[in-house]
Amino acid sequence: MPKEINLYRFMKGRNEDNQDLITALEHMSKAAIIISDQLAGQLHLMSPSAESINLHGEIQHYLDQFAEQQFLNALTDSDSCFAVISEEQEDYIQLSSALSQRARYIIALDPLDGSSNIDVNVPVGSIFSIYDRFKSASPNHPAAVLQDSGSQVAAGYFLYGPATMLVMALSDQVNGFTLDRSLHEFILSHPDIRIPENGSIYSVNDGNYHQFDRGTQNYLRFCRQQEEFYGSAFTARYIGSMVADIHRTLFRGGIFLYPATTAAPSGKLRLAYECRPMAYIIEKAGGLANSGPKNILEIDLSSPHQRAPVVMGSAEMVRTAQNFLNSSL
Ligand code: AHM
Ligand code: MG
Repeated sequence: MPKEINLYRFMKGRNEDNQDLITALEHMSKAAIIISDQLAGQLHLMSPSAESINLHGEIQHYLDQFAEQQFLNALTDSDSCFAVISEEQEDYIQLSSALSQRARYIIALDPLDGSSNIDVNVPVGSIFSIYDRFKSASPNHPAAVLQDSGSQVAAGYFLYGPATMLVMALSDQVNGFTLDRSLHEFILSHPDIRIPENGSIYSVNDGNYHQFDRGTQNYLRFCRQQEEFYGSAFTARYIGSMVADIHRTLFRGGIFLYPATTAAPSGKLRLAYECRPMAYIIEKAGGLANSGPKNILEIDLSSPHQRAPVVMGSAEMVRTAQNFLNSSL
């Protein structure tokens, strides 16, 4: 039987001269294993009483803070990370180890996305983008590094589902790793993931339908009327946990939308640690990711917690959706 390829071996094979990136990812994966263990063993603690309110005025679960702390500890220990922007903190966090001052990477992180569903035991995830600050003209200023997405060099998510997975886009390829709990290691399980060019699953919070603009409403009607006009129905799937919804979209094909609403005119999802990393993954896998008429990766980040409406998934479906959406621009 061929020897299994763990994350370290995989990274060594691809990025021999980039030990810092290997170290950062190794440390993040260790944090994810701790979070995965905690999630698996703590269902009795996942009640609403474990909640408080975060800086966005949203409900924060104690596991949000737990997950953030694991990543911050791991990244501080790694000495490979200069700063972090996290969903749970107002401003950039400068890491404090002596070597961090010279470290190359800035990480945008949603430590535990989808946590508002955690009490009903649905899959949740951690989302991240990795930026090389030395690709920017102002490497000492995290806000400047993240302003345009050109210095993003990798992105990924950990999905805490029945199995824990890491899906990571790096060097023009997307690869999936599954946690082997007996080894405490992520093993390459889904090499070179390609999103299907077309699909028939659409994923959106349909309860917001009457708050969407006309173009989005027209596109959703087109999705609902597939059987009537084209003979074969689409399927609607929405978990409400972005990592799980994107993961299905990536593997099965389909389209994921979180449009602007009248209540949230910029949409709900955050550009730095939700939209951009997922867009980076989807695009490296051969799909498309838009926000309004633009590619998500072309949108500048003017504030760390900026939001953006998103449409992403199989290229053919996104192109069709975009034709409907453009009609209301
Ligand atoms: P969170 O970062 O507070 O967990 O919110 C993000 C989540 C995403 O995982 C998901 O796609 C979206 O919120 C669902 O929002 P809604 O319940 O409005 O459909
Ligand atoms: Mg989130």
